[in-house]
Amino acid sequence: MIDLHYWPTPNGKKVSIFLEETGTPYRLVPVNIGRGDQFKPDYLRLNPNHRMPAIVDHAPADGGGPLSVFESGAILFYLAEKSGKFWPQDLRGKYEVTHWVIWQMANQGPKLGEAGHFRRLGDREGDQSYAVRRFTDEANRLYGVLNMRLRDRRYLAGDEFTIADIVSYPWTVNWQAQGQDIDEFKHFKRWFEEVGARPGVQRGLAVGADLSTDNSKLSEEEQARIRKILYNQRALPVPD
Ligand SMILES: N[C@@H](CCC(=O)N[C@@H](CS)C(=O)NCC(=O)O)C(=O)O
Repeated sequence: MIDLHYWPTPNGKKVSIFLEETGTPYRLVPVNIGRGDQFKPDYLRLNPNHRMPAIVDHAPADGGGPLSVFESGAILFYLAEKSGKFWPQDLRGKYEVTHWVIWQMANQGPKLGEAGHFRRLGDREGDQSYAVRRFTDEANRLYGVLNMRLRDRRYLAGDEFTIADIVSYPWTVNWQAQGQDIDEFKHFKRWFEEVGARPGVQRGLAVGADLSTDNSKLSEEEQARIRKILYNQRALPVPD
């Protein structure tokens, strides 16, 4: 059995989509990041970077004790390798998928995350116009990379749906909040609609829907408390 330490955000949904697509049994362990669960000592043992998701596999392939994995890209590699699904293992096919997964982790996730962050922030911390422009442009560039890639192939790594698609899709669901218009990217849009229509993707996206709250509906005091946890982080003290 796999424990999925999870909160319903794009990085968490990469893993829930994989598990739902493959029908892998799992147990959901909520990590309420707005309450600070990511800083609890037990969770830091799974993910020293105090971010979710993380998994614990209680039946790893080597027959040893429980094995934990953090970083959504590493989790997808682990689960795909274990299940033999969504990651071809011939030399060329393997690296077609690998570089797109790393591309997502190093480019699409961080830049779209910052685009959303600065666009949501407004002028609460002073004039953010440069940051908003910078990350909205970067988001646009990255949608362009996906669009170009998808102009002559069905999925990111070729004819087959793989973890390259699973890792990239959840970050595109909120394209409007990232200041984009997907009608600008017709090849991307075709892929976006096709991937979004898969029942496993839809089930994965819906996981934990009951956990999430619309922060804009919370009191100003509650919103400020959550912002303090999420936006003002510095190095954690090292225990003696
Ligand atoms: N590169 C990490 C990023 C994980 C990440 O940033 N998770 C966010 C939610 S999407 C989080 O846990 N945020 C909590 C915080 O900022 O304290 C991964 O892909 O697993």
